[in-house]
Amino acid sequence: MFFINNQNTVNMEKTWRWFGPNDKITLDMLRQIGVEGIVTALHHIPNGEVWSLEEINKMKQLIESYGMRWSVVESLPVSESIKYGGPDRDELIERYKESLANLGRAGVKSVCYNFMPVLDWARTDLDYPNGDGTSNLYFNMGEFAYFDIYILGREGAEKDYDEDTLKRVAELRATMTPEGEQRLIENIIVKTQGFVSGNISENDKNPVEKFRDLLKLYDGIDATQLRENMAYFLKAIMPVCEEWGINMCVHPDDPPRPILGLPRIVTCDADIKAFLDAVPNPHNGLTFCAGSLSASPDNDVVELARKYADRTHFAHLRICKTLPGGDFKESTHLDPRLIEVVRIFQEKNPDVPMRVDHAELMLGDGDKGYNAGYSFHGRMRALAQIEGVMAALRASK
Ligand code: DNO
Repeated sequence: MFFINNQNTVNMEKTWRWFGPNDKITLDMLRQIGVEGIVTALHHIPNGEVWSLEEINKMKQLIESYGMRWSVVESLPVSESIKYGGPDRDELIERYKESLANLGRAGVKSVCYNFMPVLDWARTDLDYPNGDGTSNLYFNMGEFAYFDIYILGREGAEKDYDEDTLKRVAELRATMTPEGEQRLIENIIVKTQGFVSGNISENDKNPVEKFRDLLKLYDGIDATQLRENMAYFLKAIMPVCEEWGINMCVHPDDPPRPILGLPRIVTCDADIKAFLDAVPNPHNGLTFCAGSLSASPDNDVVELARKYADRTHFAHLRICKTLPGGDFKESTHLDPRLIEVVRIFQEKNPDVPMRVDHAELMLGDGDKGYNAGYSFHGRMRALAQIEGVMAALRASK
C-alpha cells in the first residue's frame, strides 16, 4: 500500500509494533502520534496452534476501529520442531499453512518470522546508561560468554571464544555476585524472549534448566542442516503464499553470528543470498532489520540495503554501533548510515512498511513496565526523527 502525504509524494508506511490489548501503550496513543499501520501478532495463541479467521478478524477490526490497519504480522512463530526437523514438523507446517491462509482471507498479507534456533534476539544489558539520563540496550561479549560458560555450563563452550573474551570472563568470575548472575539470566533468556512469543516466559520456575533442554534439541544440527530445514519449510508454504498473496519476510539473526553452540543462518550477504536462491519466489523475502545486520562489523548495511531493497517486505529502522571485543550498542536513529538506508528504500521500495525499534528508555519510560526495547517516548522520538529524515529526503529531491 502506498502512503501519499499532503504533498502527493510517496512515503514508507509508518508502523509500530503493538503487543495487543495488554500492551500499556494503547491504540489511541498510537493514533495520536501519527502511526499509520500496526505490527502485531495473536500473542494469546500458543506457538504451533492455528490462528482462526475469527480471531484474526477480531484483531483486525479492533485496529481498524482506531483508523489504522494491521500492516504486518510479527511474528507468526515457526515452532522449534520445524527448525530442527522434528518428527511432527509436517503437521506443524500444515497448521502454519492454515494460519497463513486465514491471514490471507482476512487481507493481512505481510508475515515476519525468524529462523533462529531457541533464542530470538540477545542482549546482556537492557538499561545501559547513555550518560544523558537515557538508557538503551547493550551486548557485552564478556558477560555473554560468562553466561554461556558458568551459568549454562555448556560443554566445550570455552572453545567458542577468543583469548581476549576469555580474559574478560576470568575478570568477571572474580567479581560476579548471585544478583549479577540473576540479572544475566533475566536479560538473556527471560525478559527479551517471552513477549516476542519465545520459548521462555516470565513465569518459568527454572528458566536455565528449560533452556538447557531446548539447546539439546539442536544436538547434531549444523548450519547446513538448518538451511535445509528452512528451505523445506519455505517450499512447503510457498503455494499458500502464492494463492493468498502473502509475503513472508524473515528477520535476520540478532546478533548475526552463531551463539551458544547454535547455528545462525541469516547473518550476512551470503546467507541472505542463500535463502533467497534456495526458494526463488517473490513471496520469499526479507525483513530488512538494519539494526541486526549492523551488529556485525563485517556487514555493510548500506550496501545490503541497496542489494536487497527489492526483496524486502518490511523494514526495521534502527542501527547499531559495534565496539571492540564483539560488544555493540544501539546508535541514534539519525546515524548517517540509517539515513542512507531510508534514502535507498524511499527510492527503490517506497511502499514497504517500516517501524522503528529498540529506542532509548527516556522521560519515565523505565518505570512503566514496557517490554524490553519497546519504550514509548524513546520510540516516539525515533519515529519522529525518521519522519523528519523522510521529509528532508523528499524535499531535497
Ligand atoms: C526484536 C525483534 C525480534 C523479531 C523476531 C521476528 O526486537 O525484532 O524479536 O520480532 O525475531 O520473528
